Amino acid sequence: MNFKSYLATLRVQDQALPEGLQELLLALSHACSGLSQAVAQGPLIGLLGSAGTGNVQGEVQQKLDVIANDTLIAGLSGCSALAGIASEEMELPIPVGSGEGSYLVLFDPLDGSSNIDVNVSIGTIFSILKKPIPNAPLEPNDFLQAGSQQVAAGYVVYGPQTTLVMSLGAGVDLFTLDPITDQFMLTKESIRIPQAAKEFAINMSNSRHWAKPVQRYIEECLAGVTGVRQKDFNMRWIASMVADVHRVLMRGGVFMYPWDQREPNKPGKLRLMYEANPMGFLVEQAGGQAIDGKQRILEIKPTTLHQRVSVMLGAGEEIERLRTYHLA
Ligand code: AHM
Ligand code: MG
Repeated sequence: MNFKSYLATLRVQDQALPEGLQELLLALSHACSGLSQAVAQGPLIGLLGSAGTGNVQGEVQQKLDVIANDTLIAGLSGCSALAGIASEEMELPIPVGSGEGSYLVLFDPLDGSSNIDVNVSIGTIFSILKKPIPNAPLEPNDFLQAGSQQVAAGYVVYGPQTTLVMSLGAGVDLFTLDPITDQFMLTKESIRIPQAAKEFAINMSNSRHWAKPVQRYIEECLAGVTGVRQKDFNMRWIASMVADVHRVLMRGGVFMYPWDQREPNKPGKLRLMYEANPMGFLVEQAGGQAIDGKQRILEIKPTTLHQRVSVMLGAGEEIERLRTYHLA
């Protein structure tokens, strides 16, 4: 089944999807399939390397960060149901049309920027919210809603295949882009994350800076079969959140980017609204958990668009253990 038919037939709590939301998700998928082609061409069309500019987070922008942002905005700007867009690459949200549509989109247009130039999987992460007051001009604060309010969330990984993973609050389904027909096809339904895990993903080079509960958890994993966990763990770290979380959704495990002492006033590296919230939504919909250490990520009430958060997500039993260690 192609993505358009899926959207037309999907029922969420016995309701068909509003046409405006279908139109919005279809436009988003088209923009991402266009981006997928650009990513695949890479150096052939001069896409690699730095753009020579910085974003609001003080990060150097790659050419593809800027192109991905522009492509998504152009692809969504004709959606009448959409009121506004917020992005990792823009300080402030922008209105779409009159700004009076029903939905808001937030995205990380190109996640895993450090992997662009080395031909490793990268992706686009998106979150969709309802605009609190439809038919009123767009206000920047309209975006500051807890992740539990998301209407839809998902990501596209540009890897060996281009894969779209999405949830509208009724489970998580996966679509594979057919590059011949340029259609996303449904290839996996109702993804589940096993409660137990033997694989973790964390940037180990930061271990000396982590808080004690995270150090304890990882030390116990590393102790393996003769340690308190009485089993061996495997480690993977791609350094693209989309690809690491995709692996967790496909075969289980945990992914962490915790707070660390290098910048103690920063809650974490990853951004709440367009990285942690959409991934947390997907993980919970697949039966896993997503916390900042103590609290469910989806319950955090945001105060600023680009705020950061400590992230631990994946297999329920492992995240419960991490929560216990943080509360001890
Ligand atoms: P980005 O959105 O600028 O690409 O940054 C987020 C990325 C995540 O995809 C990934 O988990 C993390 O940063 C990698 O960080 P590190 O450089 O510490 O490995
Ligand atoms: Mg990112």
